[in-house]
Amino acid sequence: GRGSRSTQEPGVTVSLWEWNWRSVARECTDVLGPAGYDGVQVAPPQNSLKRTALGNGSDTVLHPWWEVYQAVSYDLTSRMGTEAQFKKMVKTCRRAGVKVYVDAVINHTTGQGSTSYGGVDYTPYRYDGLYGPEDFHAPSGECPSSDGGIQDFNAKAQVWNCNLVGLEDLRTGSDDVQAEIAGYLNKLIRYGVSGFRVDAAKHMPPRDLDAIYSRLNRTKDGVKPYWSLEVLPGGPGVLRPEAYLRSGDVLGVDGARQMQQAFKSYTADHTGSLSSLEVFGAAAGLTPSGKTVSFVTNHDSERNDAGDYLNYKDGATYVLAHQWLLADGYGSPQVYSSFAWVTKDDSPPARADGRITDAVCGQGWTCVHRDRGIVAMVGWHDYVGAAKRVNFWTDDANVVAFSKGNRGWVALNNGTAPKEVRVQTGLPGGRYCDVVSGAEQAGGCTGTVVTVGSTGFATVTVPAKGVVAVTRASRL
Ligand code: ARE
Ligand code: CA
Repeated sequence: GRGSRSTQEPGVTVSLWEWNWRSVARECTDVLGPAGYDGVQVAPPQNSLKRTALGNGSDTVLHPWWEVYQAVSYDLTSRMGTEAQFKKMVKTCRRAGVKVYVDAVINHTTGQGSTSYGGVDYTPYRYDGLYGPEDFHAPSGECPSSDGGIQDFNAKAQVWNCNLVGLEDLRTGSDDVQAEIAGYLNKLIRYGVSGFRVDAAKHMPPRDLDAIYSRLNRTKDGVKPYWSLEVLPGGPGVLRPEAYLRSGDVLGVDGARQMQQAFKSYTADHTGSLSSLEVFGAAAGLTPSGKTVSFVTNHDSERNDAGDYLNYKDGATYVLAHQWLLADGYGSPQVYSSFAWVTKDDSPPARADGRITDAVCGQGWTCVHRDRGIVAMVGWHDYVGAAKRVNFWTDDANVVAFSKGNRGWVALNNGTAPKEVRVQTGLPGGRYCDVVSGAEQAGGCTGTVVTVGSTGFATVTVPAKGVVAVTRASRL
């Protein structure tokens, strides 16, 4: 186990996935810090595959987003910038009060090509000065499948030791490999990084993850790094997310799916039924709140062919789902904000050579994390803290309302028409400023005023696809 007492759970984070380092730095200073985001998760910063030619047929994107998941070396020249820019970004973000979390690709190296963004050339299983064939499972005869790849996702020996979609699988149980990986992660820690999303963690046995983690230094926050494991649901026993909870937190993919089901559903008209989320979190079969990074979607699920997850194309519903997650408070909520895409492989806005250009909101970048309704709920989430959910009310369709202890009250409407509700807020009588539609200004409120009577009841109109939220501190 990783000794959870010495680590630090993140508060609300945002995944600025594939934003370049310059833009992340600027965003930390201008937006994330002031908005109260606790941290930012960034895309894999290590040197990676740089494709030089298109393949056959349907291969039409020279620099697909997934190049960055094919590690070539642990130098930090990447599509997102140089090592110097990375270092500067971390420094800038920390100065703005925003911690940096890194997507760590440590289970494998690349599975194709011979050239990289960092200028390092390689051939299969040979990375000069880093790894040779003896550092990989397949060439060492340790992958029990006919072609060296994972054919059976339910067989632990394959899932752990064979190549995931052809990506060369590292012998993470070996001392040499662990030393290289820990060296990489400790470099990031030295630069000020606070923790990691461990990519493809399901493809490493917990004991290997534990061994690597035990080699990691304390972060600049004075604690061991945050360690969240990408262990997707599915598979038996030792391959399930629950089997990894001793080793770290896990990514809450099932929760994201339940949110899609409630907000949008599969019905032809996608009416949804927000009231279905009255039971959410551990009570709904999800991993424990304190062990989970929760989110509406991520870079994989937003591209899900079956449409099992919400994404930015869902517009107001997508924003509302983020607001609901922040209101409910399950897990460590992570807002997902990246680039607009048409086909699954699409590159983020980039130069012809694949280097990602500065993020400009509305010009290829969605900037959902800047949405003022989401920013307001980041503040609300932090203010109510761990207070218990009480006074739950629902119309049994698309409107829910609840209090968090006596710290705050919120109502959310996933319907397409405004809805008037009369509910118990759990707050002392008085006039409160809705933090979503407005803010306090010179003793007044620029948005909706919620009037709470002496018994705690209020009559409130909740806008279509909207939220009304107040706290004790927003009392006028
Ligand atoms: C690309 C090409 C491939 C090519 C390969 C190597 O698409 O055709 O063979 O390169 O040359 C991402 C992309 C991949 C891409 C890869 C490398 O999604 O398409 O391959 O980058 O560039 C499983 C894993 C889980 C993984 C998901 C996608 O368990 O770890 O599949 N997610 C992470 C990242 C991905 C990333 C990788 C891992 C690789 O988030 O973005 O791939 O670094 C059930 C199972 C799960 C399974 C899931 C989906 O739930 O239980 O184990 O997840 O289904 O299949
Ligand atoms: Ca592996």
